[in-house]
Amino acid sequence: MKQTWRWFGPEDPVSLQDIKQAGATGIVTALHHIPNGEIWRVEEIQKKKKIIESSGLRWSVVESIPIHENIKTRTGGFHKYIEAYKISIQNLASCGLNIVCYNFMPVLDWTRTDLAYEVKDGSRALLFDMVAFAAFDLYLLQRPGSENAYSDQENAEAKVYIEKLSETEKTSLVKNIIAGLPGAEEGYTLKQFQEVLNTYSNINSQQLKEHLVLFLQEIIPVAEDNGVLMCLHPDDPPYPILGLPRVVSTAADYTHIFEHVPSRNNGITFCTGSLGVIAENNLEQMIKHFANRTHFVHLRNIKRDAKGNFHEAKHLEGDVDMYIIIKEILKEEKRRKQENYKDHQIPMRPDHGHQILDDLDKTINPGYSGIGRLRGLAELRGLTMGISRSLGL
Ligand code: DNO
Repeated sequence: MKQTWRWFGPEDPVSLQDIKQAGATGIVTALHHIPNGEIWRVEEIQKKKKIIESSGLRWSVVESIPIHENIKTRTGGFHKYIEAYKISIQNLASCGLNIVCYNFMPVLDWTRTDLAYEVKDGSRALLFDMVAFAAFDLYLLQRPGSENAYSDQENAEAKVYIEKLSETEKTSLVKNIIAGLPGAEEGYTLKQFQEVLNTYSNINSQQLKEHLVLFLQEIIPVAEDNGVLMCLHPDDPPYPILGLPRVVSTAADYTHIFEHVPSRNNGITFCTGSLGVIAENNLEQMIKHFANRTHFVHLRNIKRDAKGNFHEAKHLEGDVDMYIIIKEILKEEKRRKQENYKDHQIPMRPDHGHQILDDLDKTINPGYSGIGRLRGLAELRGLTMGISRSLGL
């Protein structure tokens, strides 16, 4: 696997030099300063590329070109945004960038309720807590319809929860959920947020699925012509929230998408952390089944419970069997090598990381600490080497 690392640009507290010392060789980044929906121009792509290359690293994966909400809802000038998306793909290809990660989650990119949840050893992790989320929905957002969205027990627990929160804690719960986590191109105020949610009031998952397929039918041929591998990231969390439809959460979802748009350029970002939150997702079967379409891997672990709560675990702990996943990826790389693929190595990045050691006193991008991810990468690298040697690779 090609060891890569997500970098948010020159303002990222983790520098390119730090990343080199962590042992990664590839960078995963985006043109975060370009507003969602606008064309990524060649000059802007080249500028970013130059910064990365001048420190001896390579820009391996684009994560993400965000998808404008109007494309997801197929409203307003969505055709214009699809055209812009196609041009951005072409421009990236002309600069030698040929792996593009994206997601199709309505309104919010990834969602957590606590960004500094203390785990047993004193390090801090990201947490999605269903009761906190329900409390936000019912009492802070006061979304119409939220009163019917939760079980009696969740409603009762949410009430107790909100009553105990101070004003500051309420503000930070709101901020954690709607202000935009790292990599999310959108952030909202409560009022704007409800307005955007309303744009989905007539869109169910069947329709959103259709919108995704219609979008892919337009952009995948462009990706194909330009040698670009598109990698669809799963929903995070992989179940419906806030009454919004979710269409990229399970093996059945991906199968539907691939049946409708069969090109291999229509691929997956295999995110073990997102997919692993649903106990019914059999990750071993999924990685085996979708191996040929796996163009990018996010290696991350989670500890989940039956209620839908989860927090991020250390990379080799938690509910995801990292050994099995890495073994299957290495087998796929071997197959690609034997079949003379142009580039048989699959880029992976240690996704998220706890705040540990000096991270705890620093301002970090939540989930994207320096030392926590370094620990993750080091563990994953060791595991990879061990499996690789034992397979005689
Ligand atoms: C979170 C990330 C997501 C991911 C996008 C892909 O840490 O995995 O923001 O980049 O959903 O488009």
